[in-house]
Amino acid sequence: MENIIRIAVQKSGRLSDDSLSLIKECGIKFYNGTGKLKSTSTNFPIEFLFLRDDDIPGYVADGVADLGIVGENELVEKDKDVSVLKKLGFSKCRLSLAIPKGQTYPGVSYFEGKNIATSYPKILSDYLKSQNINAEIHEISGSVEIAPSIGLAEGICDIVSSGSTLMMNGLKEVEQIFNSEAVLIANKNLNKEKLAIVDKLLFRMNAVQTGKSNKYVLLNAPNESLDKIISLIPGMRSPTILPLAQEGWSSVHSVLSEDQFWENIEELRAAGAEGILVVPIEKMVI
Ligand code: PRT
Ligand code: ZN
Repeated sequence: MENIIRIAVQKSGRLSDDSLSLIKECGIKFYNGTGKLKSTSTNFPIEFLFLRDDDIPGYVADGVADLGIVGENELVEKDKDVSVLKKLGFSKCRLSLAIPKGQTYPGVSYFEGKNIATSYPKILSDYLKSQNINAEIHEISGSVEIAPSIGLAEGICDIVSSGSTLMMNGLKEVEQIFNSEAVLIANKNLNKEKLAIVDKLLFRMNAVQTGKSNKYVLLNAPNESLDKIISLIPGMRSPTILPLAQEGWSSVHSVLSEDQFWENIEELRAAGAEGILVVPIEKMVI
């Protein structure tokens, strides 16, 4: 087991598809047929454990797995000693306090002396402490949203994404207490061999992420406006300029972030750019 790392990913749920896609985009091949709890890559020294997300922080802290992909909400709630290597940008959500729609909300003092149902007692109690609020935390493991309507609690603290579950259950969001996204975590005592493999994996993940946030842009421009256009889309080192078959025109190729593209599009067109193509980048190594 020296020269292979083990990563724990969620078996099935809101983290699994994006976790596995990211690994595949890193060029790592493996088989994950339904019901499989373990799998080994055929072309990278990595083994997969497919687990419930609740167990991932603990397995990584104990060294059963070297790495894991988990939501920050679960990580902070489980309070395990692991390193966070990277934010992964998917499974974004927030942990919020919500109360019945009909109630008026004077501010967080509303919760003083009340019962709050949640699956996140640690994050909630830390928050309440920081706000100097004394409330009763009622821990339940699922279907938290129905707690107020069955008289179990006066408010809830649960994960919100679109907000439609709260709405369907007659609740309104009153405080956002924690923002979360998927993160790559690691055991704190990895040996040199394992760290070298983790570095390789991180290099690939960074290339995939940088590629996603950048676009390859191609456009045609009259030669007299090339200086202006180059200043608008400077690219990695500098843009590629190729002559078009038509005299006096060039094709300009560059790489830039999507935001930068939208910021500069009017000026590019005003400078005479036309036939503008924006193409996704699969991987990018700077
Ligand atoms: O079986 P296992 O224990 O592995 O999975 P799980 O059921 O505990 O978790 P799962 O798959 O539902 O979510 C895994 C992780 O995804 C969470 O820990 C969060 O980090 C993240 N995530 C992102 C979410 C949501 N979005 C989300 N919308 N987790 C849960 N929800 C639920 C929420 O509990 C509520 O019931 O969706 C409902 C709210 O959604 P909206 O869109 O109606 O607001
Ligand atoms: Zn879970």
